[in-house]
Amino acid sequence: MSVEPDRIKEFEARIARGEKIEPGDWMPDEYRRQLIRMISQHAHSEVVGMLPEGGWITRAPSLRRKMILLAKVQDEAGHGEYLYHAAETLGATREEMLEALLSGKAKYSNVFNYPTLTWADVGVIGYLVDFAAILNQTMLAHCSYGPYARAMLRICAEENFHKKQGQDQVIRLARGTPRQRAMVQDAINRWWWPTLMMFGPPDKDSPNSAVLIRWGIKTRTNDDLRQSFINQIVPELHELGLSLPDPDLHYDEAGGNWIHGPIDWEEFRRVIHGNGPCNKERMEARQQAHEDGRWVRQALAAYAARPAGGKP
Ligand code: FAQ
Repeated sequence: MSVEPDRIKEFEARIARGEKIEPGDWMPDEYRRQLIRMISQHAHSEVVGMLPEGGWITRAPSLRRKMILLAKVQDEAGHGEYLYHAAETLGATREEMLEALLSGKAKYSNVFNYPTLTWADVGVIGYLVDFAAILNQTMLAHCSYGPYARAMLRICAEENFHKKQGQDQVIRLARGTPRQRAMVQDAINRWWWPTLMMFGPPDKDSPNSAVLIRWGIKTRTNDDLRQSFINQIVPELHELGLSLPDPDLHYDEAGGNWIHGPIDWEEFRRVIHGNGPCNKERMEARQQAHEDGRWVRQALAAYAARPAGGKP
């Protein structure tokens, strides 16, 4: 393998100066590979992430909630679009990325492989899952690769609205009838652990973090972001009289952190390797959507290939 120490030195100096790396710039192959891996998985997560909540659009409890949910799910499609474009600037093609998703080769966020059993799940996804996504993405908005950082700025603005609408629903349900309260508590109990897993494995088991941090793609570790999430969300949920399904959760005065109990990393591994409660259903839905859209892609390809000035 040819090593180009001077180029790497200059590349790292640019990152250290806070410059953005842009698509035409020289970059190490490993930087490109890591970004394609991460951005494409992120894009897949946005697109698969439309499914758990999308099923509730026709069952929303009011016209206002239906409009909000429609807008949110549509935003996630747009986020997938920005992110696929960002990955394309690195040389990945849309076809390759979609093939990797649809064949089950590519990963996407663990959290979207769980069922949405009641309407309260929609509120809890907005409040917890979107908040977790925001913390991670606010970090990525400062990442060293220009197109990814800029996509994150736009996405975070929309995710903030997603979180607020989720928080609003959780507050409403927590202050509602005993049945509504029980429903939202049950949803929190089911989504809590998958949301903590979203930040990725513990730092000691995170093979990609070191290189991502070295090249300014990630600037905080998985555990660090997970801790920030817990510290912010636990007091908010307690304030609403809601509890977390973790008997070991406690506040450490000395460190100023809420300390969580053990996370079931075996469950995480099962889910990200295709064996979670809804992986099969999610993949089938995406494969069906891809088939349903085939005629649109063919029509667009025929239009693009028409002779100059000719009719499609
Ligand atoms: N799920 O070495 P690390 C959203 C994999 S968007 C599945 O620590 P890294 C919006 C990882 O890929 C949510 N797999 O990895 C929304 C790696 O496997 P690989 C998605 C996971 O990259 C809200 C292996 O484990 N956000 O929610 C997960 O340093 C509501 C070892 O892990 C992003 O993708 C996981 N949670 O850190 C939409 C943000 N965690 O690839 C709809 C961008 C780890 O080597 C509704 N990504 N793995 O085979 C990232 O920030 C990072 O990639 C992490 C993982 C933090 C996810």
